[in-house]
Amino acid sequence: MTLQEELQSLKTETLETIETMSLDGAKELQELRVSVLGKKGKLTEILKGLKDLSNEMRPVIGKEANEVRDALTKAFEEKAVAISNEKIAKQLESEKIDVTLPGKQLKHGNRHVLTQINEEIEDIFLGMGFQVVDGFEVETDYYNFERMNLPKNHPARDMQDTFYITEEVLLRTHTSPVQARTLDNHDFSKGALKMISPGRVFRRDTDDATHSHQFHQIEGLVVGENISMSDLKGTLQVISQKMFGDDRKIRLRPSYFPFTEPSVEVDVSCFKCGGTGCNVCKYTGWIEILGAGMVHPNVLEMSGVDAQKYSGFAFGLGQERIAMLRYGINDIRGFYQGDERFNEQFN
Ligand code: FA5
Repeated sequence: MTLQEELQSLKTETLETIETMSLDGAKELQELRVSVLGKKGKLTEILKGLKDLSNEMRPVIGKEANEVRDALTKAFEEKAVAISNEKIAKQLESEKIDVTLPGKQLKHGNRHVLTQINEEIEDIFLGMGFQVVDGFEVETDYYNFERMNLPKNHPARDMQDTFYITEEVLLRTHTSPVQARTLDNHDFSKGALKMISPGRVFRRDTDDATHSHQFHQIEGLVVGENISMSDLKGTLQVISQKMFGDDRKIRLRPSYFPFTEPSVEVDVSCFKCGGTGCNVCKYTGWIEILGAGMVHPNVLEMSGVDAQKYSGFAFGLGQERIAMLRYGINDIRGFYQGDERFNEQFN
């Protein structure tokens, strides 16, 4: 074969191979290119024969060799573009997005039932001109007990054992220390103090269906001139009716708290049977909802409030208890387990 024939046959064969090469053959195309046009490729090999040609033939064949190189380079480039386009087309095909398809339904959360109860109670009291005050979950023994008229070694401390950080710092057992803290800062020349304070409290109680070692209370406190037991009763009547229905009546029973005198337990007439007796009220017609009383003069005096001039009432209710009664929840532990099936019932 002459040099010219070799060149032409290399061109034809290579173009044919490129032509028939599949569109996912990027690697094969590159290999072919190296084997034909590379430094040690077939074209270079053929061109080694140029030196044996006559002076007239050398430029003619040299020119033809250049044309073959250009034609092949062009064919390789075009094929590379075609392969790349094919790859993009396939990718687009597989990643095609149908914007008309419905989106994935996201699950909506809802506020926890205790948060809902809390907000509802806050709204009722805000409507009656109360302020909402925050307290400290980590409290001092001084505010949690002593300022609540429970000096060291007072026997009533036994009912509220708790988790101690140090001997003098503890996790509060009730929201009542907020009474002393707000009384300390209230300026009575500007009017009566009316506040509620919701929050988490802790006790060394054994967890069961109705008790938890941490739970939530809402403290209420009103102190001013001429505040009497009937103000307490009227306020509690409003909250009972708003929470449990307009027909609800309340009943005060004598009780004991070191920080109130007199002290009462407050019952609401059963919202299920209306007072005739049923399993919710344990056939008494009444359900206990909170503890309350007239603020003990010692509590006022310890905050520097003149107990001769000012008097007040206070109450403390368990938020879980209100929610359990309202919704017929029979195990307090449901509030804290984060089980969606429990939570979404209060959506
Ligand atoms: C008190 O904590 C008083 N500080 C309430 C008070 C405030 C009285 C102001 C007078 C004036 P008591 O220990 O009864 O009181 O708790 C109040 C409410 O918290 C109870 O009625 C109950 O609903 C709830 N409670 C008490 N212990 C637990 C517990 N371990 N788990 C869940 N709820 C509880």
